[in-house]
Amino acid sequence: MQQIPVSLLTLVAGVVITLFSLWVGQHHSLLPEQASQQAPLVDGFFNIMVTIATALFVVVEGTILIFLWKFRHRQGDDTDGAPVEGNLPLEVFWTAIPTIIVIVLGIYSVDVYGRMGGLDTHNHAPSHVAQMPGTALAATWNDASGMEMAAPVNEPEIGIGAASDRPQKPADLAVDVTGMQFAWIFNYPDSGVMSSELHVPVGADVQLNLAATDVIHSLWVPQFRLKQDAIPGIPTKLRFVATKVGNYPIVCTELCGGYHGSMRSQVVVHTPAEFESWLAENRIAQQELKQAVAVNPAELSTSDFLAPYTQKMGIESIVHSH
Ligand SMILES: [Cu+2]
Repeated sequence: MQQIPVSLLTLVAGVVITLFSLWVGQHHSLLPEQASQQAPLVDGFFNIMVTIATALFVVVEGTILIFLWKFRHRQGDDTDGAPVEGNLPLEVFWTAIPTIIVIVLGIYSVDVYGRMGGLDTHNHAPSHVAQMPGTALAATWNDASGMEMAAPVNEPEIGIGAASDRPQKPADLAVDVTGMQFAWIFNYPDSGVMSSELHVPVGADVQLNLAATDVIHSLWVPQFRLKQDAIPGIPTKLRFVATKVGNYPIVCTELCGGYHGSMRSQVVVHTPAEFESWLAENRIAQQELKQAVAVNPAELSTSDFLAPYTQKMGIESIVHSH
């Protein structure tokens, strides 16, 4: 029987491994669901990396297994192995291939980041350093409203902004995000609503303006495939379009202290109508809260201070007689 030439076997193996790797790259199900317009861009890049990694894994591990079998120790053979010392063409070959892969992936990743709005090609001015209040360790509403007033007037220049297909268009919704040990505060400047969760309407072009009061934090929404650092003194932005109604986790992904692991929140993606009613409800509730908190008992006269109680008790006349 005539033997099959090695080059033909190699060719067949190459075709099979290529097809298998392409299949794995599309069917690995390693990533969570996609819930933003930016997610498919990141996943396209990730799938290519999985395809290449699968092919390399199969080639390297397959070669090890084939050689283990082919050059195994045979009964009665006590001779030394063949003295092999270097192989320049082979070494050039296996150095060149990873080099090309890394360069191609590097160029592709910059392209993906650019299409997500990550590289601002129109504006190279240095970022303005914002005036931030001093360290605020406690996550209180008061500190957060202090941040609100100190928020930078200028548009943040670092972070993921408008994608290249709509460079100058302002976002539909702006949310000021403050990271602090160990919580996120979301402030809606147009409506005065403040929340510990991020609420956005589906399909809207949302811009987060990120700030940090103490140390570096990082806002990560795995289902959006988006992550942006919040840095003390340097405002950053994160712009996205959510594509699926639902609740998705927000995770702080920059080790920021003892309770970093508990620095979690969630983004709630509403239908536009649901979002409007959420905003309206919270606007009313928080205005009432602010009015209630704004009353300082020390500034009231005795009768004014007692008025609500005396009215309830029906003893109005007694207080007024004093
Ligand atoms: Cu954090």
